[in-house]
Amino acid sequence: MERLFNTHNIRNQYCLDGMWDFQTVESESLPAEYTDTMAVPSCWEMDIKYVRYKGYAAYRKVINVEKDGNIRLLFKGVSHSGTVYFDGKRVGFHYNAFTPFSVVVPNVAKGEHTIEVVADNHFSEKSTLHIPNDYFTYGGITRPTFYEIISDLYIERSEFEPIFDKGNWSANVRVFIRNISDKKENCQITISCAGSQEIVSGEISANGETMLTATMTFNDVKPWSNKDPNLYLLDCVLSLNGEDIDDLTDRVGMRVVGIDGHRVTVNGEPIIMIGVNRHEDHGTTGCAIPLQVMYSDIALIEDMGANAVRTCHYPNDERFLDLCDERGIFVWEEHHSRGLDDVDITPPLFMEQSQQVTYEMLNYHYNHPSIVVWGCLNECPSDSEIGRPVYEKHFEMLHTDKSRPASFASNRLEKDWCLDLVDICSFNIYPLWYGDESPADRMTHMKEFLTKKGVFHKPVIISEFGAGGIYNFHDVMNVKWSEEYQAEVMEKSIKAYLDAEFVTGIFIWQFCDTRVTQEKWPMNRPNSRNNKGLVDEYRRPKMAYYTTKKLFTEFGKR
Ligand code: ADA
Repeated sequence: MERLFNTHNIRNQYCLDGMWDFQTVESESLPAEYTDTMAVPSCWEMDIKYVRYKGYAAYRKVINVEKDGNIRLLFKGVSHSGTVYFDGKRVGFHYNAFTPFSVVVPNVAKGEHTIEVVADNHFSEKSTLHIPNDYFTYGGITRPTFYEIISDLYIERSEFEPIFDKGNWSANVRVFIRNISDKKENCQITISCAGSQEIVSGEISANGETMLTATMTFNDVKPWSNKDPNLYLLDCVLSLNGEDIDDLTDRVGMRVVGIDGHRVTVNGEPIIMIGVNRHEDHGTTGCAIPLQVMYSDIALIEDMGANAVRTCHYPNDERFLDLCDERGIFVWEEHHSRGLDDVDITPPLFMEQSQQVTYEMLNYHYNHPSIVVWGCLNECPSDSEIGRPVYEKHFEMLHTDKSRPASFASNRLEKDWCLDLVDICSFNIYPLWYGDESPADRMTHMKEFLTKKGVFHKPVIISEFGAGGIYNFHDVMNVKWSEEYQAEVMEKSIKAYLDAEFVTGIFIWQFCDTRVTQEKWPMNRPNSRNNKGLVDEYRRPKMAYYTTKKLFTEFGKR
């Protein structure tokens, strides 16, 4: 299932999830034969035979196409890169596990055809974002996959920018249409949403993408808020010479995000986000999280009284974002990069790869009302001459979306050079874990250095805080790694951060325990896991879960 609602009534879309032929290979070239099968979506490390496999692996699926036409292959996530073949011919390549991509194969005849994908999860100089890290890079086709039959003109995506003015809702809508033929065409788009309809026409240039725009006004619509998350379908139908040839439905909410002093506002109301950082990882499925687990994760998050999630450190599966839209969970979504240093960000390939994921995140997740903050470059060198232009470039990109604030999670604190670029200053701090200072003292210190830097007027998010706690390890002395100590840190931290008047959000590190890469990380990560989860990798709650639940629930009642 691509989304939690139906995306097409006209376009034929077929889901390719199921069993595919599978074969490990030496390079991105196709194998002579396939000797195994693999579930799609899944991570191959979850098959005991491939548990330590790093490298290339080929997948094959034969499809039976019902009618002549153009085929669009849609991959919601291949980790960490995928080379795509159609009938043995290389037709596309995509780097980065966490954003969708598509490949169009024109003029395919009715009948049997073969789709093959060579996924690659090995670390090399060709991969600047997937590197040995404090979370695992799995291999495989890890999110759902589809093929579609499309006409020469089709709708790639839409953007819905809600506007609230003098008590009335309206929206700027932008529809992006692709034309894969050599002929420019005049077409019409009918846009329907919340009882309103607009029809726009325009010339669509040959072999390219053209944007058509409309302004819509609405009567009697209900805004989206975290307490009452009203959603509306945005239907776009593309017509050529009077015939409806393609369509795309997305889902939107009427809400505007702003900043007022130390607060992020939603529809003018100041908000305080109390939430968790969540990696897409699970003990039995790796990063290929099924909808059922997304759903039960949200249930746990709600049970704790949390109202927010940070999708550290990459764009999430859209079905999870759909759930957040439906349940009224505020989301900080960020592009993919964590803990890179000057050397890591110097290769030109880094800029290419990190800008690409930023671009794809902004384009494909724009319409989610739950996303209220864009983020980038977690704990990268925001205190160096090499880092500064990298931050500038990414903030220029994030600020092309004028409808949301942007931030990054800094661990440079008073040494940071980039706080002038952000709408919200965000800090990852670990008092009582990586240092002895108390959380309350850390907040006093933060206020002082923000004032000195002249940015104290901005809102602050504590984007990470937490402590390691190994599930079921108890100790009367509350030693580090015990559940008792983790719960104690949570108690002291949550209180201190929520007491600071300049804080508009706090995100606990982290929701669940996560596997770390075997390279570099296991030595200070017992069980080869980052154990700072409130629940373990199978979602069994630790003591800190209940402490958080008590404090978040009390806060929610204030
Ligand atoms: C950092 C980082 C996280 C995680 C955390 C920790 O702040 O952003 O990805 O590594 O530290 O557990 O130390």
